[in-house]
Amino acid sequence: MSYMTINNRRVTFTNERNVLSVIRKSGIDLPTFCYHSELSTYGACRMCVVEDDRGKIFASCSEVPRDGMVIYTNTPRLQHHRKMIIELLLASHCRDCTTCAKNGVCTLQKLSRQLGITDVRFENNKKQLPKDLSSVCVIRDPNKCILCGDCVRTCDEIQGLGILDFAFRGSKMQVTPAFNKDLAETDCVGCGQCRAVCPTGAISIHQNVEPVWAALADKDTRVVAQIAPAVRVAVGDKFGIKKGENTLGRLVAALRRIGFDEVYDTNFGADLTVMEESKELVERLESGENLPLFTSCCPAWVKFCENRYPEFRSHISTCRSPQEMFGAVLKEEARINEEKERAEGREPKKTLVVSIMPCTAKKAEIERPEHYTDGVKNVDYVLTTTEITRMIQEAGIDLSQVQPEALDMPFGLASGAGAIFGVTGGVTEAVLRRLVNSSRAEDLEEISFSGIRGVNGIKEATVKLGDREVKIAVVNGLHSAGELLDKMKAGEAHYDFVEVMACKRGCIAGGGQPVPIGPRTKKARLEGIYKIDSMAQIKLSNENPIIATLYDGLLKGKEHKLLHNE
Ligand code: HC1
Ligand code: SF4
Repeated sequence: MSYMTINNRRVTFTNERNVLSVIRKSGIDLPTFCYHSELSTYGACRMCVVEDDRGKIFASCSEVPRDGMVIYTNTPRLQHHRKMIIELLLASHCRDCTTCAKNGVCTLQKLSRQLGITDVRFENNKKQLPKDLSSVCVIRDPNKCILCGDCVRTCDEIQGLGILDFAFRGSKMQVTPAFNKDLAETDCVGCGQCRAVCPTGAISIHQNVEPVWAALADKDTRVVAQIAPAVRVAVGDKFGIKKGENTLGRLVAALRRIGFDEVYDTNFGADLTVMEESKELVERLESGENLPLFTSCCPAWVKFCENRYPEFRSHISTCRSPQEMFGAVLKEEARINEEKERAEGREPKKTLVVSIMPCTAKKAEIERPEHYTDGVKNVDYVLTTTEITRMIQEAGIDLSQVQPEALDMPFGLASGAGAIFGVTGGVTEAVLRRLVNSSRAEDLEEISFSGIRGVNGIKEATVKLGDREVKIAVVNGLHSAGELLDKMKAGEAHYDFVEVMACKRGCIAGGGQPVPIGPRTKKARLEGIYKIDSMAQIKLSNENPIIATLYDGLLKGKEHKLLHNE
């Protein structure tokens, strides 16, 4: 074990990646804009500078810790240096903080306050650039960009897409897609991971709050909500609720108070997906066609595959995603009820389905032509966890003070298998549970320990189903997906089933979740999801009694039409 002296205190370290990590471990929250532990070190913002005992100033994120180092983190020179950086950033920043999407969670705003900046001595002469509103998932406002490069490295290193990059030089430097194209003209998959790391309002969520408020106020519209698995362990973040705690009951109560007529669980939709996807896997294993079967519930992954690896398109499951399956079922139920009401001489209300999702790419999924049934959209609006947080706050509701309420029936019952869709490996685990078809603790444990849990980019497992060994890969992060598909193309890897989630660790870290999403937050959300499963009385999707009722009733003869894409 080695040690260094930080502000006259001895601090030990072992294998920390850089001096910044040692400083943070010692309890000092040194500010940064451009440092993220999962990304390469860029060292551009210079906020993490420290001074050594010889007066040398250096960026602590880019320095390897050495035994016996003596450093200071808050000398007058460093204070002056940091304040000057913030002042210069503010000088060229669009300062409409009160109306900015990041108001209250902006790192620039937070550090200005923390460092006591009360005045900006320099004038902003920069020409205001137009916002990019072309994507239905995220909005880019170049006037708020501080050139930290977090989005550039995330899109390149985690997602393997490289949609954003630096362009132009000097004071004209910008982060933009190639040739200054609009995001909608690029291969952007709408995952929102660039938004999740952006420290300012330069990349924000494309909001759909206003039309939902309008629908809630309309007496002739019945507004039905469905809540995705990963929302319940994140929506408490901005209400002082413990990270990772399951706030589903409180969220249901809050949604009713703001006017939603019925509130259901997307975990139920996930149970439906398990039923259909496991059936599809068995069929493909029997026919040997289009193997491996790729999961289809992550729309960013589907788009990535279509854009970059079109030769694998036929491998993607024909199953609609849980939100789309559930949306189609809700609209079909509404259609049947509306017919009845008309036959009885009453004018029925219009039904609107709103999904509460952790994901920005889900906003694009609902617009795709295959997610209409008989010309009707399965899901009308997607609100991210961040948007529903805003609506709850706007209505003056403190989620931490609300008494939890139960979901509505008949679609308010879901299995633990549906819950774990929210984390990487969850879809695979749920499908395997269905196929092994046993809820004995030993069998469930065997599946969970097969290698499909954990946070690695690519996880592999071989599972025995009957007398066949099924080879599985679980991928999280599109960069890893690209690596896997390249190997498959080269004939170096062979699988029967491949799960891909675009976001590292799965939907719990989706691009629409409340920020910041640091390592501890991710861990708490992940544990929160597994806790929901361990507390669930029903572990297997096929043991959900409502699922059986649905197949015998509303779904009879319409399984393909409502639950699959052509
Ligand atoms: Fe997901 Fe899914 S798990 S994709 O991550 O399959 O968004 O939470 O809702 O549809 O169920 C997201 C989460 C979500 C779908 C489900
Ligand atoms: Fe890249 Fe995803 Fe951001 Fe698009 S939304 S620019 S794909 S990180």
